[in-house]
Amino acid sequence: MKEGIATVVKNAGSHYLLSELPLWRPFPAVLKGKVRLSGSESTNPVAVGDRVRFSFGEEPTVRDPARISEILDRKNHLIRRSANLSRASHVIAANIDMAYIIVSLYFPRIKTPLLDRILVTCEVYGVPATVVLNKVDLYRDEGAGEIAAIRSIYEGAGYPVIETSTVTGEGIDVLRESCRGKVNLFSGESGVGKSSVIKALDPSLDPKIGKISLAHLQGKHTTSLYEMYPLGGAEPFGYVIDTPGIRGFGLVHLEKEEIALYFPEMLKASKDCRFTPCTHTHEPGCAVKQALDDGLISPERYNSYLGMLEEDRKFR
Ligand SMILES: Nc1nc2c(ncn2[C@@H]2O[C@H](COP(=O)(O)OP(=O)(O)OP(=O)(O)O)[C@@H](O)[C@H]2O)c(=O)[nH]1
Ligand SMILES: [Mg+2]
Ligand SMILES: [Zn+2]
Repeated sequence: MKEGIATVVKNAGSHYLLSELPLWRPFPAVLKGKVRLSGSESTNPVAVGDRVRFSFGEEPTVRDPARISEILDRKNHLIRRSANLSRASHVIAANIDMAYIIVSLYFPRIKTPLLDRILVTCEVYGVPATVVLNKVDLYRDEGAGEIAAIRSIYEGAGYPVIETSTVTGEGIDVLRESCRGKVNLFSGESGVGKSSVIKALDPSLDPKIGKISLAHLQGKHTTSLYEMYPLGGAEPFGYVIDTPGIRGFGLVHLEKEEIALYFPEMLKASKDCRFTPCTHTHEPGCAVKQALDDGLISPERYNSYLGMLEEDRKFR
């Protein structure tokens, strides 16, 4: 009987693939009885990126898989709420070193409120985030001003911004360096180029990446499939997790007073607000509104904040 600790690299509902990272040698595994992560209400206790304790008799095979007996503590995780309005949530990935939120100026057009909502989610769950502005080949000239504006908004809020094109290859080296030594999760609206970017990072990767998202978009699959891929073969220099779109990439239990805590630039400014709590809307002596007036907080980000406050009110 061999025992060890490995990382979940694929979650196919009832069975899993594990690999003893940093090596890439996936082997099949199943849960041994009821494995619960303490304090979790998730419908899916084991997620891609989880570090688990496993045991097996002979060499693990599909017929005779290894058994997962324990999920080790997570440093972070991201969840997705179920499509129906139930409270159930689904952990989509755990132990993420960097989340790349991919956007493009056109096809599809960037939606900053959506981007900000995803960034808030990352902050809530303690996942570092980088904004990737893809398809820059399409708008190098006429979009130059807007590219600069987006860069300034998000760098100003404390997020790295990387411009990429999978057509010209620009920015791909920068992104590859950023991915080095990390478990990297790719998220963003359908069509922004998540799968294309992953392929650009390592052209040898399995082209079925795109199919996962398509299946999800058609809404046929209730059990989504999440998978980690190695960058650079059997001895990878990093890992990527492709996600099927961002639908239901949800926030849970965020109180009105909490929202600003997850806008890093607002959190920083709010230390000097006269009142606590402060909603940063009408209160006198609000340091956030002052920072907005001084151009230290961008109007776009502030508007996203107001939108989230408003939405919170609707659900009360
Ligand atoms: N011009 C241009 N087109 C791109 C670029 N990256 C991706 N595309 C195109 O954008 C389309 C969508 O790319 P995908 O990689 O499938 O996008 P995705 O984000 O994985 O989309 P889903 O899987 O549906 O969530 C494809 O037609 C790509 O060829 C780019 O840098 N420049
Ligand atoms: Mg895709
Ligand atoms: Zn305030």
